[in-house]
Amino acid sequence: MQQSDSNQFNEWTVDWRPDDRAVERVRANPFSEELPVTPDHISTYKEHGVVCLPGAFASWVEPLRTGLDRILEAPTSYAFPCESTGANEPGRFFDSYCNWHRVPEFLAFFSESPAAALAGQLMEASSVQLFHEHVFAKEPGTAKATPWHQDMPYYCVDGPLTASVYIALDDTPPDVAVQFVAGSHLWGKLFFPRVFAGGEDFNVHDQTMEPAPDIAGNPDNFDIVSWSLKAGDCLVFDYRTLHGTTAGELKDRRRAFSARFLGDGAHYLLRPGELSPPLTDIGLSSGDALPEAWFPVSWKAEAAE
Ligand SMILES: O=C(O)CCC(=O)C(=O)O
Repeated sequence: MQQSDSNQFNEWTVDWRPDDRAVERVRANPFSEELPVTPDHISTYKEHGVVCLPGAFASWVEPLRTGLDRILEAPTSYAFPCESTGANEPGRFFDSYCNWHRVPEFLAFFSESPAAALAGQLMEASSVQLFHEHVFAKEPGTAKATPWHQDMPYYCVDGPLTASVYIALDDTPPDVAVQFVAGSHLWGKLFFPRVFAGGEDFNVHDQTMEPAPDIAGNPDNFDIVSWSLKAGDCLVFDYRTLHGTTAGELKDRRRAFSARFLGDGAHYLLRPGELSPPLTDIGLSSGDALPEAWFPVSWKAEAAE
């Protein structure tokens, strides 16, 4: 996520912009097959800001692993690679994002999978735009927490309807899986983004934000929800829902693919400070709609046709 100074990879990116052909492929199929989303899923999503759909993307596990392997093999050939484990820390915590157009398996996922439809149904949106994808890999032996954070404060966007479709690519026990504070998306608060490598707050001069509560230190004070995940299970969560992990040591590899979507009312927002993706110089002003040439409409509700 936030780039650390400690690693040459974290200074690096290739062009994050999708080309026209990739965008067209995603736009061409706005009514893809849908998953069986129930009223219960929708109300849980609204109330808790997170919902689990076991097995929803089981058939996408192998292709998404292959795509992630491409990035792990040559991180600097991809956009925004980031290493968050220091030289003296065990294991590896790697992430990278904005590569969906560059990785064939990811492009196939956004063109053919029901991910955008799932996000649209849960958000009760009339249409869905693809913001980006984000991959995470924690290797065996890693004992590093993902700091508790919301995603929205990192982003150069704002809007009432948001959804990350987070797909486990390995079986993950609940003690090392991502956990969520149920209902925190409704608190009406934004918390300073945090560096993944060290956990420290940044952009602390942003007057719209405050420090996150100490969830790791006082877990019993919060309504924390987590799941034992099988590869292919998915968690859909709002960009404002607080989430993070313990620093429990990983016995096995733990990879994940997160597809970020936006619903009606989404717009560009140039927050002060460092942004993620750092799209600060793309000719947009705060309040502008996100250009469909870069952020394709990926699903439309039948009624909105
Ligand atoms: O997998 C993780 O540890 C972090 C995931 C996350 O923060 C996200 O998808 O927004």
